[in-house]
Amino acid sequence: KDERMKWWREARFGMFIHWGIYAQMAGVYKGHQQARGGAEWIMNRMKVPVAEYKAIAGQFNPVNYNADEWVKMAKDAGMKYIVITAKHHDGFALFDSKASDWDIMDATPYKKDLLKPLAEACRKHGMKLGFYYSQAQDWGNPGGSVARKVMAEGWPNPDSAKIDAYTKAHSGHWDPVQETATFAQYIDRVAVPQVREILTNYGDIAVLWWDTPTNMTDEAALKLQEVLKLQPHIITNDRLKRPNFPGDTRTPEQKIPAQGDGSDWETCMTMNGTWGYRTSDNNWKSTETLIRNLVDIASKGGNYLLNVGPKPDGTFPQQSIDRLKAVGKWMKVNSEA
Ligand code: FUL
Repeated sequence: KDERMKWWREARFGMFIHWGIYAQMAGVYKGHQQARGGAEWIMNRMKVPVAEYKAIAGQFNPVNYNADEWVKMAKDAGMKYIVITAKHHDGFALFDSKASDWDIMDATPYKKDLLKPLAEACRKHGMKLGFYYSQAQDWGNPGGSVARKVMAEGWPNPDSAKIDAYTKAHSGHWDPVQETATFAQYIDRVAVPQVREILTNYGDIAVLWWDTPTNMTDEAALKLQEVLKLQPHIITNDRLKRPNFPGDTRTPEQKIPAQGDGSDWETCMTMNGTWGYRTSDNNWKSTETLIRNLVDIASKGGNYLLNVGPKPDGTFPQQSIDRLKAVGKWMKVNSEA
């Protein structure tokens, strides 16, 4: 394990990327602002019917996406690895998946695998690449699990009480189509084949970042763990299923532990308040705060996985670009000193 963890322990700083159809909505549905949670949760928080959400993918066309620029920005900031949402909870695959039509090829006008160019750019620039994969929650492929969130306070939907009652009776699901397969079928038809795809078609994959364990079964976790053998050096986090599948790394979210404990841990954090892109979130942390966090985390033996939520056109928000540049400048000065 020490040999496998070596690069990760030395890395200290990585880039998290949350990107998907939710970027197109940017925190707004039918003219209403999403009240709570990250913008990547909009489908669940505002109970967007599956067909309606899938129709929004028809507008997702990131023509300005340039993977080489992304990787250069990460590298210039001093980051050593990138973890991108291959599939988030909405179930949308950013890659060419044969296991589902709910992917970049079949559901969007863009029709080009988004992970391929990223994998190539990472290889070119010596950047490690990891995939985030939402293994249990899947709101778009039938049978996926759903974390139950009430919507009543979300927005002035006259049906909110009815919808909340429905989700309560249907273990979080809000659309009948979500229950047209069992969880076990979803695991066999979508999750297992897709994890096989992302661990087969993109060269060396450094990290599999599971998220979240919602309603996972031991049976499903064992099947998914088996697929990891395709990448013998891969590092995994502790979110496959709790508590029997601890993985390699702990994942404190949006917080920095008071002290290190000798374990391998990674604080993931947003630059503003949301993982997915949201126009109305201007709660940006200062560069000084980001640098202090990095120093604090590194001094305690952890890694800092700092998030960027790209815009629907494929570019980073200017505020993120500015901060990455400023952190990079500081890194440069302090490594030459
Ligand atoms: C959470 C997810 O539910 C969020 O959307 C985000 O991906 C974060 C890193 O993990 O638990």
